[in-house]
Amino acid sequence: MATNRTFTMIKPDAVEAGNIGGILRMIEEGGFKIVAMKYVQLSAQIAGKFYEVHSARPFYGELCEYMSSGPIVAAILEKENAVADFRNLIGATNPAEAAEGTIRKIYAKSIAANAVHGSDSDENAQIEGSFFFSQFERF
Ligand code: IDP
Ligand code: MG
Repeated sequence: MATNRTFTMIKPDAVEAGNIGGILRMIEEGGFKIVAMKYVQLSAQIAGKFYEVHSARPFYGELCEYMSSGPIVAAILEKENAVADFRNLIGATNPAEAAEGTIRKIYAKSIAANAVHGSDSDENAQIEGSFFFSQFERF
């Protein structure tokens, strides 16, 4: 994956609340092109693998349970400066601290159920995108 790409998930709380459309609209209006997308439900084990970097954090168990509690939408997004621009579009991890107009400010319910994931580096964007999309899919 090139460095003009990032990886996102619309998390279970946002899918359950019927906010896929609203969030995808904000992503597209933010100038991101969706180059791969799928709707899936993770097992707790797969969620645990995705979030392995957080396995020492106190909220890891809660995070894996939550991320497997319902379906999610996973997608690869393309834009110049994608990783940093997408972090700006989604806002701070804790919606109480997220800037006005950000996806998390508008849609997140709590620091755990915070509507969307966004990669934090080009390297992780590549790793996370590959976790969900295989080299045999066209993107
Ligand atoms: P990020 O998603 O903004 O990059 P990270 O620190 O990477 O935030 O945390 C990953 C995910 O873990 C968050 O998006 C959120 O769902 C969850 N999380 C982070 N901090 C907490 C917490 O203090 N309590 C519960 N869940 C948390
Ligand atoms: Mg993170």
